[in-house]
Formats: sequence, C-alpha cells, structure tokens
Amino acid sequence: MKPISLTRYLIQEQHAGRINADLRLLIEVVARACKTISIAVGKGALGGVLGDAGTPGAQSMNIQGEAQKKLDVLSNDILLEANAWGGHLAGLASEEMDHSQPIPDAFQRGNYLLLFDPLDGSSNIDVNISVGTIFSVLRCPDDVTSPGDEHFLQPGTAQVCAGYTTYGPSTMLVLTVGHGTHAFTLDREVGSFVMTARDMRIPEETKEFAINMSNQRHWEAPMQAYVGDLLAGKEGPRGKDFNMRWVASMVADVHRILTRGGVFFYPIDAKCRDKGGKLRLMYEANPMSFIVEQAGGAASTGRQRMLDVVPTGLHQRVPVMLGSRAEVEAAVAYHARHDAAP
Ligand code: FDP
Repeated sequence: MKPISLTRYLIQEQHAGRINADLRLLIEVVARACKTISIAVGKGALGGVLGDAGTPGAQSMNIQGEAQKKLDVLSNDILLEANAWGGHLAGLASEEMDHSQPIPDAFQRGNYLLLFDPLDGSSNIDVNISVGTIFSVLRCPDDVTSPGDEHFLQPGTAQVCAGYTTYGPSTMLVLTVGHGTHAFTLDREVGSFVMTARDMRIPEETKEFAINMSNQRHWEAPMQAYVGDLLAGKEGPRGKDFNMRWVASMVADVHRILTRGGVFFYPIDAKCRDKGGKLRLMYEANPMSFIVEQAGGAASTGRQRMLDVVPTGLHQRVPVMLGSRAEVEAAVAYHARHDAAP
C-alpha cells in the first residue's frame, strides 16, 4: 500500500472522531514549523546559525540558567511565530521562555495550550549530531480566555497530543494523539511528512540502556545497585550482558528506543537534587512518556508513573526512566525495595 502523508493521516483521524479540526490544524502548523527548523539545522555552518546566542562576554541565558545557542533562539522564534495566528491556541509555553504567553489579542484564540522544547540536545548542535523538537498539547480550561502559567500545570495524562521531531540523517516526526505512536519521515523534495511506521511497538525486554555514566558516583543507592547489576552482565544477578548507548540528545536516544527497544535514564543525583532532576517535566518527560506508553513502553520517575505527576511549576524538573516496560519495572523495583527497607 502507498504510504500516506501526515495530512492524510490527520484527516483520517478527524473523520474517525479521534481529533477535531482545530487539533489537526495545530499539528499541521507545528509540523510546518519543524520543517523550517529542519532546514536551518541542515544548513549548519553555511547558514551562520551555529554557536552561542548573544554577544561575546554577554552570553544569552534561558530561564534555566543555561547558555542559549543561536539555533535554540531561532527555533523558539519559528515555533512562536507559526503558532500565534492560527486560531487554534489559547497560549504557548516554551522551555526557552520564563513564562507562558497567551495568544495576542490581535489574533483569534482557540482551546488548546502548546508546550515545546524548541531544540533539545543543545550541546550536540555544533557537532553535527541529531537534535530535535519536542511538543505537548493540553486543553485550555473551559472558563479561561487568557491562560497564565497555572493553567498549563496539568498532569501528563491530560495531554491530547505529544510529538517530537528528530533532525538527523533524515528528519522524522513521531506523534501520538492517544491512539498509538506513529512515525513520519520528511520527504525533502516533496516537502511533506510521509508515514513510515504505524503503531510503533517498543519491545518489552531489552539488553540496551542509556545513561550518562559519568554521574554514577552522584546517583542514589538504588540506581547504583540497579546499574551495577546491569554492568555485572552474564555473571551478575541479571544473567545477561547489557550494551550501553548515550547520544546525549533525548530525542535521539528515545527514537532509538522506539525503534529497537532499550531504556533511557536521567535519574536524580547529588548534583541536580535541589532542582528535582535534570530533565523538564512539561517539555521533555511528559510528551516522551505519552509517546512511549502509546508504543507499549513504560515511563516513571522511579517512584511514580510519570504521567500521574501533578506539576507544581512550568519549568519543573523530574528524574526520568522510560522505555522497554520490563526494564523500567526492574529499575522501579530497585527503588521500591530500597525505600521499603528499614
Ligand atoms: P541538552 O542539555 O544538551 O539540551 O534536555 C537536556 C538534554 O540535552 C537532553 O536532550 C539529554 O538527554 C541530556 O540533557 C544530556 O545530558 P548530559 O549533558 O548530562 O549528557
């Protein structure tokens, strides 16, 4: 059968009553913005877009206190501009902005809230390694016309759509509207996303894990014990050898897991304990957890299902464990045993 385009897939979902016209339009607009980002990322040094934002000696910083890259700022601007005037959104929030923004009065307002990490994996931008965009869509509460930060603080279970784009050897969009996880590859000549994987399934078991091992000495005891047992391989209690991969772009690591299985960890450690973790709940953990669960995987903080976390802040950080179900459950069990010990 001829592969279908993203547009056709979305129309089919609308006709099946799984999304409405506004959500379809919203996803189309985000996908179009991601194509523009893909072009900028693809040009690399030729586009003059590599390197840090700001001026030498006056480095531009985001709300998280992290140095911004030119492409972080550009991608954020592309997504903001594309989504402001479509009429399907009530407000937007970005990892790169201090606060959410209601849609300006000059434009029509819709019923959805969009959150995004415009360019995830910033440290890989300048070295030509895959980076990506992550997004999440929530409903704006019924009685709210001009949403503030507090209206975005909904648990991951409230998401109506989540997706990411990975800008790698090919540009891919992976999407869920709560009925499976599907992948689309950008046909650069035609300029449209074409479905290349329907109903992605993450294998339940795996022998591959992703973690930044350089933080090992800072982890909590249950994480030390769990990874210690993975490293012990065939001779250890797990009775099998594990392989390790760490791209350090969450989108690329999650994409590998969706494609061939594996587990991804960014646990809490002594360095990020005060902040609650390294990765952001609203822009990274929740959308990726929705996508992973819809592909049969699991996602947890180590102590709670990720999608059940009730957010307390727009830029809240959390420990993240997601991927092949059996392996996430194994890691969670180490935490449960540790916490239950007298
Ligand atoms: P980055 O800081 O480069 O934007 O979102 C944060 C993130 O990348 C993830 O994409 C990635 O998985 C992780 O941080 C990398 O962390 P380390 O620098 O500790 O490897």
